Amino acid sequence: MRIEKYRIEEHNQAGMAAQQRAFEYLSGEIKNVPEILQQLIAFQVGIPSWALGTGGTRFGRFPGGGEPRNLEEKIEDIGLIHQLNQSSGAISLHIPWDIPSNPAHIKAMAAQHGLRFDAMNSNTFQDQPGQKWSYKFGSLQHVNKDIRKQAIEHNIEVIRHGIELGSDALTVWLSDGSCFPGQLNFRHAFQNTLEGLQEIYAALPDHWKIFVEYKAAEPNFYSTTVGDWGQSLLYANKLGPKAYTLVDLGHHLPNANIEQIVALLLMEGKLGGFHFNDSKYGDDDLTVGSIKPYQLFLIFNELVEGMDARGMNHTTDLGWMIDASHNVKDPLEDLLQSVEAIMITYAQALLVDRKKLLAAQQNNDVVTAQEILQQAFRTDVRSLVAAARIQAGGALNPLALYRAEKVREHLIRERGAKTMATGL
Ligand code: PSV
Ligand code: MN
Ligand code: MN
Repeated sequence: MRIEKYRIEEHNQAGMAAQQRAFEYLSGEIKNVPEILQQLIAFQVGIPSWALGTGGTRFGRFPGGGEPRNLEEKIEDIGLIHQLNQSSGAISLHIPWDIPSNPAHIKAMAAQHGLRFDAMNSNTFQDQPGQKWSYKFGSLQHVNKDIRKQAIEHNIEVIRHGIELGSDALTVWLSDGSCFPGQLNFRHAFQNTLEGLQEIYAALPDHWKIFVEYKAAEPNFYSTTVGDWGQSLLYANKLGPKAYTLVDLGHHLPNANIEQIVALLLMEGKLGGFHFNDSKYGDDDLTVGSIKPYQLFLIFNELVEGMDARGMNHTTDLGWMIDASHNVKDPLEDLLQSVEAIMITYAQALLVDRKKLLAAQQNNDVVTAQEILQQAFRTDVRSLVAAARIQAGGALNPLALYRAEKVREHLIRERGAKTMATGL
């Protein structure tokens, strides 16, 4: 479904006086408002095709109804989010869940919704019906060459689908690892994985990138073959200039200093992709900014600092994506909340007075350095983010309009109450 344009305008009109008041106040408090507005308008976050349905745990799943039944409906859902917030202009597909039967049609449909195809994702963590070899003991790391070959060929097939759709990156997240001490020869597992990634790398078109995503644990609980940023960076460095590390916020051991990781990867020119979510315990995949908003701010602060230091384009030089799962919320509402949290935090990071911060650091003025960061973090930038969104044609309050338009009810009527989207 699409929301009529006039409904967005009416909604915006109704809240405009309060928005203007807040925006004018904030504009008096901060510098560079027009420039920040442009940066906010340009910033786009990819939505994964697997986050549109109700997620689950191994204990159960409670689908809410109206979930997309195919790739077309997934594109429609993301198109709707993007229509409301104008900041979700990309979709990330997972193969084989999203094999496009008619790529030209899918490409045209995405373009109609203002969406481009973000990184493609391969899947060697599940066995598919009819698949010859099992990934029970890993894929690219496997002791059996045939199984490694099957996984390599799958990744190359994913690249082929991506080429047809106009994507320009492949994300490889491997669940490879071991469950018990002694199960795996770490060196062999690493070497096998590297050789597999090298073959996949060789199949990348010139302008493509490959993102090597790391994860500390799960589904393997003793070791993971791409377990942390050090291992991912090793692979990326050995592979070559088209290979990058991908940071997923939920993939670290507790209390890891993610902002420092991000700073150093950017310094090395090896940060390529980024998955947003939040967590309290592990890879919880919760709504962005729902648990540790200050950590998210500190990470964004390093992202902005590090990208500016390298002259990188905030929007195009990193693959930004949400990688979240929703057990008890309407997935579309959760995604709207996540994108809003990202935009707010990005705006706050843009407010940091970098000259003053550097001076404080040079003088070992710890208190001032902290004050500068917290000044930005404690600024209520919601009216700034809303102003950017309205300028881009979006809704003043996407979530409120989504509810007022009874989108979920429409989707349930259209698709049924018992639909189940493919995903994690
Ligand atoms: C599994 O942890 C995971 O969430 C990874 O973060 C990947 O990005 C995603 O699944 C899709 O494969
Ligand atoms: Mn991820
Ligand atoms: Mn994950």
